[in-house]
Amino acid sequence: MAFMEVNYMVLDKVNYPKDIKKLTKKEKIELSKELRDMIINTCSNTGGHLASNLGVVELTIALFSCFDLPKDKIVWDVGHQSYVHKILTGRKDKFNTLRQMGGIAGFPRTSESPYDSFDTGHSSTSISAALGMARARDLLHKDNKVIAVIGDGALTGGMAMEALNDAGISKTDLIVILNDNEMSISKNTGGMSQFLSKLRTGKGYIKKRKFLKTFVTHIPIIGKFLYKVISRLLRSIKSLFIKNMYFENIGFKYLGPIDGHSIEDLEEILNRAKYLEGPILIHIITKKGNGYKPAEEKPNKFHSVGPFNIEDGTSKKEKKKDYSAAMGEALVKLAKKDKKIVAITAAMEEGTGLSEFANKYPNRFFDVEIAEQHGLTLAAGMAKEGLKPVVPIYSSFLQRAYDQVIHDICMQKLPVTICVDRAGCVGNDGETHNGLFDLSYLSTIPNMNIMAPKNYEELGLMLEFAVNSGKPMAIRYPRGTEDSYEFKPSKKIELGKGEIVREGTDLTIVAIGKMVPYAMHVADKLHEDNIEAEVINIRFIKPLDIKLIEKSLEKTNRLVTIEDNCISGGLGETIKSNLSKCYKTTNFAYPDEFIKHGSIPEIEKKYGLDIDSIYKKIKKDL
Ligand SMILES: Cc1ncc(C[n+]2csc(CCOP(=O)(O)OP(=O)(O)O)c2C)c(N)n1
Repeated sequence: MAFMEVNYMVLDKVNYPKDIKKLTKKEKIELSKELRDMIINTCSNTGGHLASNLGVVELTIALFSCFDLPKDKIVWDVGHQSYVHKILTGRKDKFNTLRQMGGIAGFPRTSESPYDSFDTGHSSTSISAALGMARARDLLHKDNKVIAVIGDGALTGGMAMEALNDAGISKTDLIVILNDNEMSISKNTGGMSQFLSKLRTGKGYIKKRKFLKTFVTHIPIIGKFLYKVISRLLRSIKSLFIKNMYFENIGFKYLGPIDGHSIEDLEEILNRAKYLEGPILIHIITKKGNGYKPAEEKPNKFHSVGPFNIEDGTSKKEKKKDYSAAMGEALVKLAKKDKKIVAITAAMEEGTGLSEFANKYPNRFFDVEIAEQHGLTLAAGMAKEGLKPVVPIYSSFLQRAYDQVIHDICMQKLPVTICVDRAGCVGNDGETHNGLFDLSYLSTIPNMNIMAPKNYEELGLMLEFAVNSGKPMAIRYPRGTEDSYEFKPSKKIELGKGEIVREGTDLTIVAIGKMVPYAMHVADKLHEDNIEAEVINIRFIKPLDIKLIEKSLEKTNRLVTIEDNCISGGLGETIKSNLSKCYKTTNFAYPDEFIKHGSIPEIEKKYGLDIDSIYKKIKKDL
């Protein structure tokens, strides 16, 4: 990889946090430049969460200078900003394997390094985990520090609020660093973000401090002392102006706002916080994408980016229409005709394909920030009063709102359409982001209806069916683009009805969603061996069209199921438990384990879920 050939003046001699402590101020500044260079180089090849990492370079250096890792614990919220942490904790030489199969993960992993104190990937968990560690430390009479680093986006998540509420009265020593860049993936919204912007009055304050620093510190002899006195005074005056200071009122000592790109200022405040007792919140102001122009200009594009050209930030791969975009397009069409359709997102407007909807129908679009639970109960309330809410949400993040689906939507049979995006294997983001459980966990819920389309056309039909069904509906679809298999136009969607997409006599393949075209390719290959497979696009896992499957099995006597869900409670097991007779069966599904990062084709091959492996296994079994 490109960066391996680069010689770095400072970074070459830094491998672990202890090496940072030996650096001079100037060297630390040079280190921050070199780290940016390495991260930009690597992400340009591997893709990754570039902008967020560029925002925490100085913070990570300052933290490692002031604390003793791994004795002291840092919990990175979401963990997408942990690249600097990884490079500086013994993983510099493996950094070019970031997010690649067998390489280092894009998120903190305790299995990867003792410096990673807690696994993250889903938002807003850091304060809870850190408070747990702090309480454990107290009860076990240890003396380490615990620090949670949370972004202003992640702070909008309910869990973060619950944890602040608990930590505030805990009297436990805990440092929460609020990394405020005014951005979630898109611009941060909501009341908390408005409150933070008041604190950022802030900006003027930081500028004043900067001016003061350059001006006063240059006064001979007394300059540095004077600066300290005045800046302390400024800080206390500021807190007089900020009325009803939320963090202080709930029991935190608030320090800030601090320029999050000044290593010196950060070290000063961290060294102060280290000796204060009780819960402390340090508010730092950073710039997402700092130090790389294209990312500074388009921080949302560079939040999570694929391989790109460093010179201008343009993508190396052409962006094709994917399932999220197909859903967004279909929804806009439906919303034009039906004013009752509203869309809700939990901070994933672009990721879930809702940008056009948001632009066209701003009054019917609600970004609730990283609040999946609230988003779904909000949808339930809207549905109760006659609207038709559509909630696109990533499968893995939907896990968090399981009770809301049960308690607020399905118990009352409310017509909410949940578009379960990124269902199945997601590839490089790894185990926290795979959507391998939704078929299982959703199909246990009474009144829930669950379908999955084989291509974009069917997704459009399913969406139309769902919003007009008057029932709780989930439509799950994968990350990426539709398969190239050319199907005949889809038949009308009927509740709980599958369709035969290929007739055959030797075996019955029942597939769902993305795996239907896979089944067709497999059937084509089997045909060349004179084996005729009947392929059923089951469409719904709930209600399940067991009659259609049984009718086909009467003819073929042999069953194969293919799904991109885990085996437990998925399509294969559901069919098996509904069949009135036993048949020789092969189930293709993900095993009962957390599937690590890698590209989707690599992972499918590893688990025998690519077309070739499925074909070979069926042939062998026959
Ligand atoms: C429960 C959950 N919902 C959504 C996401 C997707 N997500 C990843 S990072 C992010 C925004 C985080 O913003 P912030 O905490 O401010 O960090 P920044 O990237 O701005 O530094 C979102 C919405 C997630 N990881 N977890």
